[in-house]
Amino acid sequence: EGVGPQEYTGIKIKLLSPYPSALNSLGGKDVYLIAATLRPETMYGQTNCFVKDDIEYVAFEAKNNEVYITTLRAARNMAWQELTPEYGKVNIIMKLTGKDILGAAIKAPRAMFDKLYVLPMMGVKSNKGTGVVTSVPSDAPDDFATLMDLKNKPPLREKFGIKDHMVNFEPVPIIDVPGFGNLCAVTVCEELKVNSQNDKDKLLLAKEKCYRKGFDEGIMLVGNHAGKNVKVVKPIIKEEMIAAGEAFKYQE
Ligand code: A2H
Repeated sequence: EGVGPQEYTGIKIKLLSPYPSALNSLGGKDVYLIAATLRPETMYGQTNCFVKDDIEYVAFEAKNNEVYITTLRAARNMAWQELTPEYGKVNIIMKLTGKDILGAAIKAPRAMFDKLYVLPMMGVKSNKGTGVVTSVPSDAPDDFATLMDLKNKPPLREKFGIKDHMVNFEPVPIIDVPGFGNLCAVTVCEELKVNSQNDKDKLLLAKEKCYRKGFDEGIMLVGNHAGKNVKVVKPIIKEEMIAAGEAFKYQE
């Protein structure tokens, strides 16, 4: 972890109705799960969103009558970043846990699929970002390993009430990484024989191999900046998403 503040892109992932029963009281409101990412240019490759079942989240008032779901910690940070109606203040509408939204249907900006689902990931940290992680299995080894766990292990799906169709998504080729092809995380996880999201050491190595090279040498294959360097288009895509109301800057 670095010393200075980290600037994430907060991705607005829309909760689709009907909302999960625990969120019934939010019916009629525009509700967004906010995922914190350092790689906004990868949003074309989203296949799902991750939360952790036992993390506590809050649904709170955001601007324009919207409702955001994040950890309370992140909500408080957002209040100091002019992301709530009243500066410095978090108006909590309800408290929930990750379990309450597992299996919920969502629409994620720039994703190739119209409807995705909220799935469980054990490695989501409550003290980083928003506690919501958007999943890009093509380019993030943790995301790929976790999605594969859910695909390959019916008891794991059952434990969390995840239906088969909710994991029926394949990694999307969005970035070409020289030497690693167009599904960097898949290539590296297979090379290193990563077997599950719990393969911590192998995943650490996989991430080292993937991230730097993907960012420094990757070429976009999709979107309005296809053909250009990831490094160059990342800040541009970030600003475009913000201008389109799909995202915002979030620091901590
Ligand atoms: B990144 P840093 Cl394609 N718990 O987004 C665990 N992981 C979290 C998290 C949390 N509470 N909040 C965010 N993250 C993940 C995309 C991505 C990311 C790609 C490639 C690399 C990458 C798709 N997942 O991150 O510790 C999110 O995953 C490389 C580090 O603050 C977020 O960006 O540096 C990243 O970790 C933030 O990690």
